[in-house]
Amino acid sequence: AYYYDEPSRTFSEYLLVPGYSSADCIPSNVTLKTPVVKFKKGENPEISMNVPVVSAIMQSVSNDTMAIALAREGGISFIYCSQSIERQAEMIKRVKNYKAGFVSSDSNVHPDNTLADVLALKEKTGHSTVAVTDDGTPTGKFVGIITSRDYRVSRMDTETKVSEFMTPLSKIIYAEDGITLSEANDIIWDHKINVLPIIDGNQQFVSFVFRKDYDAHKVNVNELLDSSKRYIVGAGVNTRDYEERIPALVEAGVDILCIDSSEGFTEWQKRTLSYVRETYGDKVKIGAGNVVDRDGFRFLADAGADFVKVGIGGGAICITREAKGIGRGQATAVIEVARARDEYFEETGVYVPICSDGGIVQDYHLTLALAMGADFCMLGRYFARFDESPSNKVIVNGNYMKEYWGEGSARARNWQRYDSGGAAKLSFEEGVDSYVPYAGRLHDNLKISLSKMKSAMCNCGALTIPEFQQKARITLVSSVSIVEGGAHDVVLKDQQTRAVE
Ligand code: MZP
Repeated sequence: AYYYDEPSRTFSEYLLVPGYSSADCIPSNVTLKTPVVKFKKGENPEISMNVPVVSAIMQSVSNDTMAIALAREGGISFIYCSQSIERQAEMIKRVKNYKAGFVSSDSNVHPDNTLADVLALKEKTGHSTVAVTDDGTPTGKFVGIITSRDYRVSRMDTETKVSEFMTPLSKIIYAEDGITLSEANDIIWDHKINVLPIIDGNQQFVSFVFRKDYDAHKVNVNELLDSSKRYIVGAGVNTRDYEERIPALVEAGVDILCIDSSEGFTEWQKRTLSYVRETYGDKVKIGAGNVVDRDGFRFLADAGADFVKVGIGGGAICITREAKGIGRGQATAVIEVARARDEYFEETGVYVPICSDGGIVQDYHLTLALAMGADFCMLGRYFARFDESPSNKVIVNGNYMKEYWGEGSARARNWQRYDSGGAAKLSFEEGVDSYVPYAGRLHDNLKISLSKMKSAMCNCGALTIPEFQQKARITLVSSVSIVEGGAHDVVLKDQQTRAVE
């Protein structure tokens, strides 16, 4: 056997040592833009992200709702593949067809419908806005509007009638009149209303202008209707049914694929990548993994992967290390694979981004992963805690929790992820079924995590991720100094209060 000289380590064993920060090194000047797919020296990647996080290819994490919420923040979700090809393709289509602020003829409700009906309609259509017509059909008279920005609904009983919470319409405009946004805003202010619906030539409710768009001017409302932004969405695929699944996902409009597997240094991955290259050339983008060392990275880069995912056994719900004794500390894996990526770039002039997958527990782990060379991180537990994840919100011991289960658990039954060519079944579990504390909305939480990241980057004198990777100075910490890093030798007030109670 080969023995490594050093133990493999994980993020909690490291800290960043601050460097010089100039006066313009402030969080608002930091950009977190990062490449997602490979590119040649001097060229730009065809897909990049504005925030360096993607959500995990898991039933309890990435469905279409999560994908829309994360894309809105500048990241990408990889919709899970442990479901039928048709269902996965449907989810992709819903994300691609989703137009923020747009509605279509199938988003109409009757004033007597309930909030539950509205939520079901939004889920079905993926539209952010629902029009209320007097008879619940697109051809009825428009009487109201319900938008995603209407946060009141989260506090309402699902039996509440639409008529009680819709925003009544007092004025509408017609798309073909070709008025500008500033004219629309004049109407909004003249009529003291917050939202102005736009109706198309078929009398259908197609969009709306908000009071807050007041600054926009000289934009023709028709132009506003062509300028709809499509969100970027990813999808997981496996090494078994890829010849059927990939064409269906491509047809549905997927932007990027990723092979979902617990172990990526295999002939199965090479065959899957070859299929994509032979069928689609470089048009279809696909990541591969997971690997934890230089050899695994080079194998997948040579086989044509657009990015390589790193990590075995570090996921919060993962018991692969306990079940099979396979894995490597996540920090060590990222450090070695990042070096391999840089070496590959030097040799070939091709930069293949790497994604650190799993094991992010504290927000600063994200920052460390980037400092160690990851281009972006994939997270499961983190996103499972939010409203937008597909799992149930439950009360456990008086606290709100969300369910979070591994793809290798008996619940997910994703045998393809652990497939090494044997029978089509999960022979033993490599993941658990668990709860994670409910944390609210994705937007609010991600904002805080990213502002911590930007602040740490400024402490190290860096305004971009590549600059950070170059400037970061990282130190190992002793177990005693880890204790020093938390609150210590004080009595925390909330614990004291609980003791008195
Ligand atoms: P985490 O962010 O929850 O720590 O880890 C998420 C990652 O764990 C996923 O992206 C995937 O690579 C991995 N995973 C998913 N299911 C299992 C399992 O059941 C697993 N063992 O290890």
